[in-house]
Amino acid sequence: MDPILFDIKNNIGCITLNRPEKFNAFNREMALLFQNTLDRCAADKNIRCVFITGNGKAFSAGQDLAEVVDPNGPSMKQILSEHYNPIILRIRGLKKPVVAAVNGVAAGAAANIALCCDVVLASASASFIQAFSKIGLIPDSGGTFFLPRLIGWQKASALSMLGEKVTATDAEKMGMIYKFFEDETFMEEAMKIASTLASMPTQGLVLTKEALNKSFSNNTEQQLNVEDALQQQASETYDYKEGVQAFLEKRKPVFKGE
Ligand code: LHQ
Repeated sequence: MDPILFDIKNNIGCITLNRPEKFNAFNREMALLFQNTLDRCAADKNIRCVFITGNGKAFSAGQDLAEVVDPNGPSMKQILSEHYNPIILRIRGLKKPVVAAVNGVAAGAAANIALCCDVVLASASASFIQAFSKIGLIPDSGGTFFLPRLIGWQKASALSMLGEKVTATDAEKMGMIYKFFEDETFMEEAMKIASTLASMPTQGLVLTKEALNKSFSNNTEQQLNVEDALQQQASETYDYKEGVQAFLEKRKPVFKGE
């Protein structure tokens, strides 16, 4: 069975983590295929939004723990530098909006893969667990970077140490995720958001993502300069001209993602 499923619908590249009997836990094969699939999304001009979800009950239980005790398995060094770090860097660098549709539990590295996405959605019964501390590890896959920025230092610190399960409703309240939806309508609502993103001015969204990425290390003046430079680029796109023209002509804009 392919550990990653991929299809393209209405300009959305849908990536499904697919080891349902293992709660979609990541092994080397799955991590490398996930990276290839993200590269495929980056290269395909028809894809204007990437959608990541899990097959079955879980989003993903993080690292496959059977693999870490396999003498022929990858080393700790390889797991971080060849599996998770390239995944996080690809998602943050991907020049398209990335939606995480967290359909069930997201634990360990998988929680942090979800949390680094541009729009994080969850079903009501989903949950997020910084499971690392329970096995003597530290949060990886960007956990120590994104979590304090999303929910503040204290909650990030306590959740990282206690490894407690955060429900989707609490995750929404504390700003860890954008929204949760009832299980029955979750996929439909998540897809609606992805479809909206896929029909918007893609270049503007990509430049927004770039500005937000840069805001993490800039002071106010540097960030104003980043906005200045990126806004110039946004104003040179087809979609900006179409957006303004459509407003003035009182019609719906037709964006091309260019
Ligand atoms: C699993 C897993 C799993 C294999 C469920 N592996 N089979 C980086 C560097 C190097 C090393 C380590 O890791 C990392 C990054 C990380 O991601 S560290 C964190 C690794 N993940 C965890 O510690 C989570 C472990 N899993 C759990 O705590 C629970 O399974 C959760 C809370 C996710 C779900 O609990 P339940 O709903 O009670 O389900 P379950 O425990 O019964 O799991 C269902 C099946 O999935 C079960 O298989 P089985 O054949 O017994 O039915 C589990 O063995 C399997 N599974 N997680 N990570």
